[in-house]
Amino acid sequence: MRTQVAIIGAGPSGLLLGQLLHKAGIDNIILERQTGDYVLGRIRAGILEQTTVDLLHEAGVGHRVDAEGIVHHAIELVFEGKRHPIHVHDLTGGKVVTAYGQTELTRDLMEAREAAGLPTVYEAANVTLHDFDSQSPRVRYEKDGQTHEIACDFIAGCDGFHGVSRETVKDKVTEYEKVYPFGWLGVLADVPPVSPHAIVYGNSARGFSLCSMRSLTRSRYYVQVPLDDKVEAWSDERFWDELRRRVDPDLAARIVTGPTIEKSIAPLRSFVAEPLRFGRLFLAGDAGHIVPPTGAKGLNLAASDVKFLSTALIEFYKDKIEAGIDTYSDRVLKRIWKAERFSWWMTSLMHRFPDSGEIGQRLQEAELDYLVNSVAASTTLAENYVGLPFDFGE
Ligand code: RFL
Ligand code: PHB
Repeated sequence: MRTQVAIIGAGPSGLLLGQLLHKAGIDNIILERQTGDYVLGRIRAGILEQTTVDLLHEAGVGHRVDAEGIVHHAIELVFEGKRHPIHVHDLTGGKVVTAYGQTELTRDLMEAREAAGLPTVYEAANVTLHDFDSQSPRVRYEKDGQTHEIACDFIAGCDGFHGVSRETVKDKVTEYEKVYPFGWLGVLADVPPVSPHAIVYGNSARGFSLCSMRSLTRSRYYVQVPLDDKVEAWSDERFWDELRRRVDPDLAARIVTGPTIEKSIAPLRSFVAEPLRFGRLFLAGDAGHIVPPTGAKGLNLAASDVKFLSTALIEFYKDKIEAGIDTYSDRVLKRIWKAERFSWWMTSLMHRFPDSGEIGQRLQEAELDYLVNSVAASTTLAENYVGLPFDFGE
């Protein structure tokens, strides 16, 4: 088998890259370890920057996010029992974010791929990457007990944090990592969101909370929990009680509860691998970096990596220009580090840390108070939350 670009992973990065390359007439094959249903069953991101929505349009799959995404002009911060709006739209000259689940975005891309008849191998086992230092890389995998080989021009490692691509080059990578001393317990429930017009981020003495949504009838909520906490210890009743205690009384009284349809605990981590290009192998999305979810940046960063990578590959095939390929790693890393900084800062601001002490607590309170009362500070939060422009600082 031969293709131009072999893509490892059918998460948002791999599917979006595949679609953008296809639109430009570049063949690609996606190899995915799991089944399509498994990929769609992972409940993850919910908030898209405008640049991500624009990319979905470029990929030809923007119609559903336009019809069903919920546009937000503001976010709210809750602390000391009070809610404070940050009007991100007004503070950024009109930029907004859109609530649209990663599951839906993935489904849109999978359907477009299938409709175009593009090859995706699900349940591809033992994927291995070869000869990406040469002009003729190869990828091998097993399916139904048989070994297959794909010859290609480039390999895109879009296989997430636990994938094989970064693992393959681990001797050539410098890794920067911070693991936070807590996780997020998240639930999904078919109840109307308590705050349909703004995501609410809460800091309370009992820990962080987040009120988000997937639609006007499906809500997504999170609370900070200790790292060793177990999902089984959280009945639905306990979750709803805890959430109510972490927001202001008005919001607490309005939360509509119901049976949860998903409940899981995610650890929080900041992680960057450098570099992100190794000859003809590129890492994109969670394969190269992880942010804690507090700033809603993970999926958006994956999309911006893919924008840079697809542009570079299209220039290579159409105009024989290699500059985009040569500068891919440096350019995406500049953007990645800024999103890492923002996500770390917002995580530090909104969570209770077990070892920050009384002074850490008072400093956090002062920062929150400053943030909501200073236009300069609110603007800094807003411009990062809606996403820095692709060419920021260039
Ligand atoms: P993914 O989604 O992990 O997909 C990688 C795919 O590669 C496959 N794979 C392999 N395939 C073949 N061979 C192998 N050896 C393979 N190993 C792995 C996997 O099965 C998988 O299908 O990475 P990708 O595409 O880079 O996408 C990244 C995003 O999924 C991630 O950044 C976001 O979900 C992060 N995130 C959020 N991002 C936002 O922008 N906004 C948010 O509001 C937001 N909220 C979140 C989040 C992540 C969360 N969790 C659970 C980590 C909330 C949470 C709770
Ligand atoms: C979500 O809706 O899942 C979500 C929203 C905002 C975040 C993280 C996750 O910062």
